[in-house]
Amino acid sequence: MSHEVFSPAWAEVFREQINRNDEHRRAAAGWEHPVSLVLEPVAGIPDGRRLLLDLWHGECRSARVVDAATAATADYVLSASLDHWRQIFLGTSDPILALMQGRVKLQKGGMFALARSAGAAKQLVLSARRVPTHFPDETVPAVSAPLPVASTPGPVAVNTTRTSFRSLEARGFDRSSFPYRLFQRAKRDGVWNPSDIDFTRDRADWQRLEPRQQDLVLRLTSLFQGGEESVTEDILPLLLAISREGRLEEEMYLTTFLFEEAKHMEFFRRFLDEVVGAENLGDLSRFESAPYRRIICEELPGAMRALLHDPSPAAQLRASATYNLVVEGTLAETGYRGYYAMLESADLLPGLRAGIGLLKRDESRHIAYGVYLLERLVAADHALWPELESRMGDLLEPALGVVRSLFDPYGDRMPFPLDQDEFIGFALSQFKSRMARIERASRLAPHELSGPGEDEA
Ligand code: MN3
Ligand code: FE
Repeated sequence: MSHEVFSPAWAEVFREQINRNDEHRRAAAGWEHPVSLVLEPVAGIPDGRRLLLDLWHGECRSARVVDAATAATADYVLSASLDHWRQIFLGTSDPILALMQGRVKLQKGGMFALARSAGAAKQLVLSARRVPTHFPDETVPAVSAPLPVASTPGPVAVNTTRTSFRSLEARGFDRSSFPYRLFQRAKRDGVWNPSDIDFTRDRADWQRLEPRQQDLVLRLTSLFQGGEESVTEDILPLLLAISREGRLEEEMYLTTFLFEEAKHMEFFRRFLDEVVGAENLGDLSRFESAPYRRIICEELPGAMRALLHDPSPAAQLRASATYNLVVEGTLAETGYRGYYAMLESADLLPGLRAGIGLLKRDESRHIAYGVYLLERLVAADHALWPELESRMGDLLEPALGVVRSLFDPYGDRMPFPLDQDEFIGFALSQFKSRMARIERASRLAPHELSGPGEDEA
């Protein structure tokens, strides 16, 4: 027998399902906050509905339908429309993605703490999916999650003879195209040399840091270093796929992309050698958390290297979503921004700071290209948009896990002050605006794409 969503009977079965979910018990072991889920007003339910969950160390001690004043007493209040709750409870929408895109609104509570508990939130939703549910309007039939778009990798055709020269044709390059403009921008501001950075003061600063501070700097630097090595190596299959499609302007831009990733890798190694000292590093793999390894060592090379045998648009989309939106757009951009701000407010390690400042500028061009590529792909085939959403749904939780694993070793005593909610807020707003751009493109024809604005090129 099914129960109407957000009704007292539904709430009771939901509570039972939460308490039967061992994964939730594990993932939420440290959680001790009541949470309110709010159904926004909808035809037939003018006041909406509110569910108050008393969640305590992995257990749901009570689940009650309450009034607005009582719901507001919870530490976290999450609201969404009936359609968005339906998509979440039926499994067509990922809860973390919905939160990041603003379809589920956080009306009360810190986004950082919530993002840290992404695994528990996911389990909560899985528990809700086990409740036989019907919806007050019931006009939309219950459907399960869409099947992933199957890609059919055939042998990649290789043309072994050149038939013409694009750069000799009358039309020449498409100078107004976004990739061409991005190439110009990369040449203008992308020529900094990692070998020119002066680490003299960094060496003195490093000696004065407390062991906990050294630990955090070394942790961040080595994780970024590993990430830079991965992106250097794993961009090649994308370059090849783009080149094979004859997209000369994009290929021109991508040569700077690869060059820059190699410089980033060189830069951090200089810091490790010349400031920390190779003899003081120890085994740096001690800093790699499970979510870091999942994203950097599995998802990234997996999605990029798949292009070697399957360069289809769907595979390019998965590759760029992983590389540009998650590794660069969520982890690197936010991480470098936080790292830079941390060193700046403490006025420490000016050489490291200078390099990170230059590297951030390079990354913003990389991400701009990725957004352009994703817009181009979804404008050419609108069916790819749900594919992008599902890819992001898979990756966001481990991506947030990477962030969590940076802070966990220090408990409540971060070696440097860092505003965690500001940190995660920035990542969310960047992610949201990029996804909104790409979603807009998924409703346009290719020729209607305007490309990112001049400020982004
Ligand atoms: Mn880089
Ligand atoms: Fe990059």
